[in-house]
Amino acid sequence: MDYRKRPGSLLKRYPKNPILTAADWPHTVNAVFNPGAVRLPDGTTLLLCRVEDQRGISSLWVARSENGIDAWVIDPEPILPGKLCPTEEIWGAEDPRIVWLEELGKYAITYTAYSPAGPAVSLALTKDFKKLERLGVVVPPEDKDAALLPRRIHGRWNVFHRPITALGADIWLSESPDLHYWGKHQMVLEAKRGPWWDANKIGLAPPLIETEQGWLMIYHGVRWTAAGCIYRLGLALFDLEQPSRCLLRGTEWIFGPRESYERIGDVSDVVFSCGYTIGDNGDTLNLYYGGADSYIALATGRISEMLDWLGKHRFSPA
Ligand code: BMA
Repeated sequence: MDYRKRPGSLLKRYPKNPILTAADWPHTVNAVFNPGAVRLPDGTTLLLCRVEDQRGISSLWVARSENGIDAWVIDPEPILPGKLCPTEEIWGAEDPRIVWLEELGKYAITYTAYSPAGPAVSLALTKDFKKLERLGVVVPPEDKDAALLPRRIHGRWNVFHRPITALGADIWLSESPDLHYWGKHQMVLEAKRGPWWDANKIGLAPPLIETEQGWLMIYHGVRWTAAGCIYRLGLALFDLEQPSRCLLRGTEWIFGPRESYERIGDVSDVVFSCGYTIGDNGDTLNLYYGGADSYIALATGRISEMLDWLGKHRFSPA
């Protein structure tokens, strides 16, 4: 009997996980993980995969599949950092999140630009995942785990991100009139303290999901233990018109490392998601995630069930 298996999970793993690994790459690489994801207008699933080479430097590669599960076609070159690598990502590009900006007719890619100054959040726009328009660093080091909201709210763009401050690693929101100048920074979700699954360090997982009840956020929480860290996923809900306002936060995590491809790898006990696609019914969530900083895996759930769960498992501070 597998004592770790429990019923009733909100996210069901694809039985043939992992769906992409280093062995799928056309040349030798160390690990393939933490992809951004988007469904293109023709129905193709595009993953922007973080590929770590054997120097330790990550770059972002496009992989496409008709069914979002297998038969991936991988571009011959990375899209980022690319040949003309700016100094702020001299140590690579990591953990991309992709959002379609209807107003601009472009995809926004927020990613971690890594350099000796530390990890920073950078923004690039693209229409076709071939050519990029780099807008550069959005928020300076040390900051990561960022995604835009897909549309302006009261005239402003919004970006969720995770700076390291004197308080710790919490989720913040910043606003911009033009995607270049960012301000009105405010903390919107605080890491807990003590033994909680989401104590000390939290961060956005994939971009937020717009629902009638609010912006549904999947976030990661890091539990520190004597044996190392455990990266898990939980849920929160933010106000549609005032996205700095957290309406609900789940008490428990909903998805954590269980299978060998999540428990054993370069960094053990990690599930880390940067992207999803939504099925034609508007409710099925295909969550792509990195397992143990080594593999790409897929789990599927329903947005409606997640909202329902959140209403029944709300955290209220003691
Ligand atoms: C975070 C990010 C992720 C990584 C995770 C676990 O800080 O750097 O890329 O998956 O740590 O190592």
